[in-house]
Amino acid sequence: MAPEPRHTAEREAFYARIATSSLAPLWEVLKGIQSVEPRPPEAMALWHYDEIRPMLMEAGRLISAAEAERRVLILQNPALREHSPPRISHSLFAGLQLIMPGEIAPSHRHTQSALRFIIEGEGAYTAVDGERTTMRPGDFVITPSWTWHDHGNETKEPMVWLDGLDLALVDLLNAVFFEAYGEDRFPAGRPEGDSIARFGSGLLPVDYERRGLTSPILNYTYERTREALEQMSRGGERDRCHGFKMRYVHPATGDWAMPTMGTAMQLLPRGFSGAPYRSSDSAVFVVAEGNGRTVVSGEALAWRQHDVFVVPSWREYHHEAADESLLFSFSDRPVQEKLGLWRERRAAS
Ligand code: 1HN
Repeated sequence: MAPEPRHTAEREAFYARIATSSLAPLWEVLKGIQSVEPRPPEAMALWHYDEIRPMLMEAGRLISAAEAERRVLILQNPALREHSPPRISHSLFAGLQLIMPGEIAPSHRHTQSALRFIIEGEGAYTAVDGERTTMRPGDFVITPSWTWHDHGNETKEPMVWLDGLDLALVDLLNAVFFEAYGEDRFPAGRPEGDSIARFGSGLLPVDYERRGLTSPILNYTYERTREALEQMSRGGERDRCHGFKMRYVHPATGDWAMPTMGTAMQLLPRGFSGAPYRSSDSAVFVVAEGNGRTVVSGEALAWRQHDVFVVPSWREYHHEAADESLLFSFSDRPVQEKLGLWRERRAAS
């Protein structure tokens, strides 16, 4: 029922008066705050790699990695263009980084965590706290919060990967710290392959004490991930929504490999058509291999190798694979789980 005009005027006057004491009436905004279900501000969106690539290479001519510090084209959600920090979903950043032959992206560290999913090129490196890893397509490389990292390309080909960062989450908590190392490279420490030998073989150093929340494995290589999924797809029963889906884990805890971003890889057999699914975490997908489409709220996103797409929170979607396809994905699910917020719903079979 609409208030009587006398009350309307009186209320407005009241609101104006209390505003001078930094007060406001909740009842005027309550309905905008409470929603029956998530109302994600981001749009579903897809970027075709073959359309982006020429622009990325143009960026390579226009600015050096040294000048840019990080030569990244931001994948900006079309519905969130005004938001700072930039984002692909409400909580997460994604961008495509290019390093040309001979270039170095200088060493720095920040409290935001970063993941790299390698798209193109073979043999450039990322170094984290002095340990290098050589990157190949499909590898998932971790830069934990507050670790020194630089990237370099000593090959003859351009190198491109997707960067995923928890920028908006850390910004929300006002916990952003950043430091430049001051030189291009952080001094080399452990030899290449050290972290996978210590932590990535179902073994742990006997007196290993966990430091921090992020997995000590620097690079979850595509070779191993793909092999695991392929084996699994030969024997096991597929999930009717996800096909064969594995999450990347911290080897000492079994928890997600990163505290703020949950990462996974799934294999969709050729001809797979998944059952409808929704969850409260918006997810970013990168097509490691294959082609197919993902239908989100009845609208199809047709994807092929190296494309990136984002599915907003709580929107119903299903995947269809024309060829055998591998999809890498990441989302803020670990954060939602820790806070007791995460939900999913599968269509009744
Ligand atoms: C960053 O430090 C990197 O270290 C990549 O490679 C992307 C996007 C926003 C802020 C910092 C990197 C980034 C970033």
